[in-house]
Amino acid sequence: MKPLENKSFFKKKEKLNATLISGVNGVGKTTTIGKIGKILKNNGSKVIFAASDTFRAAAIEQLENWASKVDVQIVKSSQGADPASVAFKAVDEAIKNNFDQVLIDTAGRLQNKKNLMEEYKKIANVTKKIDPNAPHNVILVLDATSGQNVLNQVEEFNKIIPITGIVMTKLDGTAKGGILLALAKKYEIPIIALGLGEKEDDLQLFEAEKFAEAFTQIN
Ligand SMILES: Nc1nc2c(ncn2[C@@H]2O[C@H](COP(=O)(O)OP(=O)(O)O)[C@@H](O)[C@H]2O)c(=O)[nH]1
Ligand SMILES: [Mg+2]
Repeated sequence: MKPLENKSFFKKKEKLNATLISGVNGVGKTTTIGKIGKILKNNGSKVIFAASDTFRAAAIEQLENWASKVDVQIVKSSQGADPASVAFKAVDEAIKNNFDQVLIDTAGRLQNKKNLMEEYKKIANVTKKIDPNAPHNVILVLDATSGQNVLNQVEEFNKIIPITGIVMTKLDGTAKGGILLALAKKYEIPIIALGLGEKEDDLQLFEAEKFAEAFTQIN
């Protein structure tokens, strides 16, 4: 799994870097954005969040709380607003005011797969209007407690927009994330980080050796 380490994701970039955070409901997207935001900020980057999960008011509020907790900017709209327009505003604001990193939160509800696909494509396409290389990263968040389901999620999301990185959350419980081995073999998508709890510092940059040690540990 060593070739899938990707610590460069967290390094300060020369140019604007927009990251779309995808994944199904409840896997930890919003929480992961908060944690990533903190690391990027500590690395000297100017960070802005885009509250493109406009499906529920609570989702916008949750991201706002993270933005104030880790002290970064946020672009938001009201509940029910077009997720793509929020993403567009955030990337636009980033270009105008020299932000380094845009992290775009998304809803990820799978009840209506067709809508979800359209929504993701639209978000990606509007950011391209500002920067043709955007979104520079598409990170899929996976819940370690989802088991084999994870394979399906990678397959489906990868079809919409190719995934450039994976974050696996909830490795602080009994799940050890063995499914990452199968994923590594099948897709060779870089693994960015691991979620080890609900707090702001509970994100560990992925290191294959550390992961292997934790994985084989008997407790
Ligand atoms: N134990 C644990 N809980 C997590 C982790 N990441 C997120 N959560 C929790 O999972 C729940 C759903 O997270 P949220 O970020 O709202 O998921 P989203 O729907 O994908 O945005 C929340 O209660 C989070 O606190 C993690 O790494 N470990
Ligand atoms: Mg969320």
